[in-house]
This record gives sequence, structure tokens and C-alpha cells, in this order.
Amino acid sequence: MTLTHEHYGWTLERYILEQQLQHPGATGELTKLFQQLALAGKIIGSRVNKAGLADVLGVTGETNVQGEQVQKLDEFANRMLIQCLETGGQVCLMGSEEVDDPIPIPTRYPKGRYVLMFDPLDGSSNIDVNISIGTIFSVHRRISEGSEPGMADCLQPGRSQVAAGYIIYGSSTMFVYTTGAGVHGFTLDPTVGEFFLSHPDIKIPERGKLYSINEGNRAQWSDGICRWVDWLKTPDKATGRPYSSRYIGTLVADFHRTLLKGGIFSYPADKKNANGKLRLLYECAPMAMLAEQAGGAASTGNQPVLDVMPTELHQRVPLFIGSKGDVADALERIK
Ligand code: AFP
Repeated sequence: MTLTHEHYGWTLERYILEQQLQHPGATGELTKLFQQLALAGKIIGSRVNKAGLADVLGVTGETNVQGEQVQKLDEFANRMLIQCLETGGQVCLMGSEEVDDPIPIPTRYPKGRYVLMFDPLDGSSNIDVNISIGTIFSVHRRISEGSEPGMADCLQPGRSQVAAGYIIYGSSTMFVYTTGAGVHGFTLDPTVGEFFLSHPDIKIPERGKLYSINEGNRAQWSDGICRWVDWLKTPDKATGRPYSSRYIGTLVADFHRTLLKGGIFSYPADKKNANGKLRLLYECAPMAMLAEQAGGAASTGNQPVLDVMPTELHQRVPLFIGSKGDVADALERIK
């Protein structure tokens, strides 16, 4: 779909409502869930923009479940998402990268049909240095009919996600999502306070010219990963090599660039971390759904990320994600 002047003024809300009209059975609950996510994104984005002014920088002194220091903004983002989503009656349970256990909906609020998993502020080590950060979300259908929602609702494979997306707080704030009918991007106009359609039906190029990996970890890589990265750097006109290197250290930002420009992002397993660093439910599965919906691919190195059956809430998996051709090359060469 090409953006024309007819799309001027299409807000995120209107776009989702239009999509809902194409599904006569839809109840509008997912639309409401998205409205609340967008609201949380606007509130978090506005706080992120004032990060240098307000008393929000630095750490709280606590460590989260991953053993990392909790940044004040992480805490704020986590609280905002919970507050915005727990009251509306669309969600029955939540899971956050910052919280050890599933987050129940307080008994005073109605429970809905959906389970929401999120990374409230991805790339938090980049907060203090004014580099793009983001919020990632993943939505599943509740499977615990007739009983209290629980862990089984959270531990669903990426393939059964109903929706996934992220909000990037960068040079502009963008909301990028899929409900299984393509990937669509909206840019926040801060003067109006609305997300407007700016990137309809995003497609990842079949191949790119960029690779994105933390080369500081090379000493820990397998021979296969070393060989593959060396190959990417070896000049060869026919295959467009050498690729250029880009690495931000915020998955949302590295993935957003990969989605728009093509290429590959990877956080592989290494000698220290047998499953890499990134979390399946809050980072890899939602990004994998976006990648596949945009015509790209996402693999752990052994199987499509979307096929991994989760066994733990904070499980990690290796990730190779981006242009189909580039992911296929990686899988071929790391063997
Ligand atoms: P933080 O949220 O702790 O900054 O971690 C960000 C992240 O989970 C992901 O967004 C990055 O892709 C990855 O870690 C970067 O990890 P390295 O610093 O080890 O390269």
C-alpha cells in the first residue's frame, strides 16, 4: 500500500478500526487494548524526552530478575504499562521483563480474553546517553478458559501470537505493529498527541547491506559465527560484500533499522551464554512475528523463533533476524 494524501489524518486508532471492520466477528477488544498500549507509549515517550531534565536518570539501586540494575525509567515504564492495561477488561494476565512472575489483574477489575507480555523499556543502558530505546509487546489469546489465568497462558509459542509490536523512542516516536495482516508503522505528532500512519505495509528487502552483532563478544563465539561474520566482511562484488556494520545495543532500534533497510541482526549463543542474551517472550518472539509478517525471517539457528515452545517466563534464545536471504546465509554458514 502506498501512502497518499487520502491517508492524511489516519490515526492508529482509525487504522485499527478499519482493519476490524474487515473481520465481522471482531469484538473491538483488541482495538481497545491497542488504544491503551498507545496511551502508555505516549506517556513513556513524553517522559523519555524529558530524561535529561527530570529526576529520572540513573539507577534505583535495585536489581531485576535478570540480575541487571533497574533504571528509574524502566520502573516508570513498567508501572505505566500495568496501570494503562490492567483496568480496561481486555487483558487477563501480563508478563513483564522487569517482573519475576506473571502479573495478575487486581480482582476489582474485569479480566479479558488476552495475555500481554512486554519489555517496558528495552535498551535501558542507552537511556543515560540519549540513544533510542523502546517498548516491545506481544499479545496472545487466553487459553485458561474456565480456570484462573496462569503460567500456561504466558508460555505460548510465538506462532500463536495474535499481535506484536514495539514503540520506539528515537528521533521521533513510532508505533509499529502487526496483527497478522502485514506490518504498519505510525509516527507520533507530538503537537497533536496522536500516532499517524507513516509506514503502511512495511516489507523487509530480500537482502540488505548491513549486519548488526556485538563484535566485542567475538572471543566467546563459536567457529561458525566467526566464519560467518568474516565472510560478511570479505569483499565480493557479486554478493554485495563487504556488508557495513551497525550496532546500537537496543534491540528495538537495531531491529527497526533492519526492518526498514534490510540486512541482519544477531545475538547468537556464545561460550558464556548458551542461549544468547535476548528473552524469547518479550523480545525475540514479537520481533520474529514482525519480521515474518514483513517478508523476512527469524531463527534461533536451529528452528524458526516462532516455533520455539517456551518452558520458562524469562527464557533466552539465540536470534538471527532480518532479510530472508541474509538469515538463510547465516544459517548456512554457522553450521
Ligand atoms: P538493556 O535493556 O539491559 O540495555 O539490554 C538491551 C538488550 O536486551 C537488547 O535490547 C540489545 O539488543 C542487547 O541487550 C544488547 O546487549 P549487549 O550490550 O550485550 O550487546
